[in-house]
Amino acid sequence: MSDKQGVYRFSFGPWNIDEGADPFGPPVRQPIAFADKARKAREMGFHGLQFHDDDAVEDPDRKSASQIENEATEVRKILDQEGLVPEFVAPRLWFAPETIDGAYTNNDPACRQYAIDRSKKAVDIMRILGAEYMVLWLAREGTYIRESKSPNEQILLIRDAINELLDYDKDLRILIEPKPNEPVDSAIVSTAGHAIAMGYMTKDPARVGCLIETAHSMLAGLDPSDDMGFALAHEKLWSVHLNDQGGLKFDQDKSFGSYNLRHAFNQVRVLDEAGYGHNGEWVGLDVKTMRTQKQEVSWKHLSNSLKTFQFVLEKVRSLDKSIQRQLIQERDYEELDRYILNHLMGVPY
Ligand code: GLO
Ligand code: MG
Repeated sequence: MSDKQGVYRFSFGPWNIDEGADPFGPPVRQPIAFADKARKAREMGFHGLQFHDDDAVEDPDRKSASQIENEATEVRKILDQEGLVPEFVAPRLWFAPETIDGAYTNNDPACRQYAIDRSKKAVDIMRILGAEYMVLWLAREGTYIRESKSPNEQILLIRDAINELLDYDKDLRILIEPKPNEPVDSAIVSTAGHAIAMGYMTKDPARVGCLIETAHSMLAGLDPSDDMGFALAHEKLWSVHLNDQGGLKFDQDKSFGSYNLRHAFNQVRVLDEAGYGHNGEWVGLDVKTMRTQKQEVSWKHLSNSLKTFQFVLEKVRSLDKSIQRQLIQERDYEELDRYILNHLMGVPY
C-alpha cells in the first residue's frame, strides 16, 4: 500500500452522451456535435476524452491516410482549444461486416487481416491525436456456441495480433478491457485475470496493461474493487471505467454509485490507498445517458458521476483509520460494518 493519496484526472468518451437508441427502440434525442461535447466536458471539470478510432475519423475503412490525418488533426484542434487531453483510442472491431464472427479470432483469415489492418489505422489515429495509449475491448472475441471456435487457439490468435501491433509501433502501450459477455454470449478474455495473463503472454508484457470497468467485473459476478486490487498488485491497472450495475443483467452503464454507494466507496478506497494516478493513470467514466433524459440535460449522468466520485473520495479520506484498525484487531467485523455504514450515511458513530 502506498502512503501517497491518489491524484485524479477524469475522462469520458463521446459515446457517453448518446441519443438513447436501445435494442427495442430508436433514438429519442438529437446527436450533439463533438465540439459541443468537448466544451461540455471542460465545463463539467473533465480533463480528457476517450476515443474509438471512428469517434475521431468517421468510417476510417474508407479513408486515405491523408484524409485520416486531416480529420484527426481537426479533432486535435478542438481538444487543444478546450484544454482537453485525449486519453486513449480504441479500434472499433465489432461493427464492420468483417467482424461479425470476431476480429482477431475470426475463423476467416481475411477477416482477421482486416482486424489487424483496422487496428493499425487506430494506432495512426492515436498518434495524430497524441493519445496516451490504445484500449482493446475485445467485444466479439468469443463464441455464441462453443463448437464454433477453439478456446486455446483464440487466445493464441489474440496474442499474435497484439504482438503485431507492438511491432507496428515501438512506443505503443495497450490496455485490455475485459468483459465476460455482451455482445457475444461468452467472451474469451473475460476478467481482469484473463486480461493480465494475456499481457504476460505477449512479446513485451511491460507495454500491456489493463482497464477495469465496474460493470464488467459485476457481470462476471466479481467485486470491482477486488479486480482493481488484483490489477494494482500486478502494477497493471492503467485505467478504469467507473459506472454502476444492478446485478447480473445487461451492461447498464449507470452513473457511478447510483445503485451501490458502498461498492463505489470501496472502488475509490482501493484506488486512493494505492496512490492511483501518480503514474498518469486516468479515472474514466463509461456511463450511459438514461433513455428518459431530455436533450438539454443529457449530460447529467456525467456530472453526477463526477460529484459522486468526489463525495465518496471525501468519505474515504475522512474514514477514521484508528477505529478501523482497532475493530480489525478485535475481529469485530459486525462493528466495523456498523462504523462504515454510519460513516457513509453521515450518522455520528
Ligand atoms: C462496452 C465497453 C465499451 C468500451 C469502449 C472503449 O461494454 O465498456 O464502452 O469501454 O468501447 O473500448
Ligand atoms: Mg468500458
